[in-house]
Amino acid sequence: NILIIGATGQIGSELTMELRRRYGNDHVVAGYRNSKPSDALADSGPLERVDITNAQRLNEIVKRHGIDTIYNLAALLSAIAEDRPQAAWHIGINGLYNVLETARENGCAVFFPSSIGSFGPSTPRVNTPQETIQRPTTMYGVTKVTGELLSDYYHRRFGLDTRGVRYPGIISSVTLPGGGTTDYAVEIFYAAIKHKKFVCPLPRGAFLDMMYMPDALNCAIDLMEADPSKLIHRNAFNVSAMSFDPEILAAEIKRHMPDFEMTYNIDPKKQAIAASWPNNMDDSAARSEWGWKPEYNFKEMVSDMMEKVSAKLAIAYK
Ligand code: VAH
Repeated sequence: NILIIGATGQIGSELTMELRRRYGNDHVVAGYRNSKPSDALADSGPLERVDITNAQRLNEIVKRHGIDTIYNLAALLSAIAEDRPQAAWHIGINGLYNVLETARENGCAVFFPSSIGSFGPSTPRVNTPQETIQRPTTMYGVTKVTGELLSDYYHRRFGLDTRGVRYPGIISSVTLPGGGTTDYAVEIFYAAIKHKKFVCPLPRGAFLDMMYMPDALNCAIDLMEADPSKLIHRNAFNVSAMSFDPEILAAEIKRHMPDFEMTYNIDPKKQAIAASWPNNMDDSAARSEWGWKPEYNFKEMVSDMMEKVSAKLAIAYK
């Protein structure tokens, strides 16, 4: 059975539904902390209140449900983590430590999502290698590098089956992001459909890796299902599907909606975080070791987002 921690988060809420579709509702336990789960989540399978910083409770839940795989999607995203660095460390690392210890005692495999945020200003920005310098300047990045090292240690030292990917910004029409630096790439679609205009917090030239949510879900599940004997790396694989800056995204939206206008009102905090991250990662290791291949490219993502967000808001744009 599978436990998802952070099942009401941006990735967690859609990953839970996808795992239930693939493995059966009763085999996927949705672990959430504060936010009330959606009806879809609550009505489709088992729920548990999980405080990742409570090791004893985590152990009890893993034993009660016969968990053999833990997807740990509990984290504060980059921008909000800069406002609350102590909480970001507590959830991100003390929480991960509890997950790894619980997994070690119960023989569970662990999925840990790292991020482009695990890189810093001294990391090569273009075609960022799988193995390269990682000196992030944000607390979010510190928790992600630490998490990668801790997860690899548990694999090497205790034989734990830990695996992870360095996610780029994730774009979805289903869930809204919360407190990330890449959130603009989701917010722009809602603003375009509702108001035909968007005020962008990141500047022209802020290139960031991005990925459409359906690819992000396949990515996590395909990695966890991969043949372990083929894995040279573990925590964590560079994975990406596209890289663009606000200018390129706005121009592509304009192709669908000619009267769409974007202006800028730079958020210095988000600008500084984005500037410390690479432009695009080399994800050849993931492609060769476990067959990673995104299905959505930039134009397909934009077109699908325009359609899905327009339908969701019941506002036509064509
Ligand atoms: C954030 N969306 O912006 C997350 C992610 C790569 C970006 O880590 O913090």
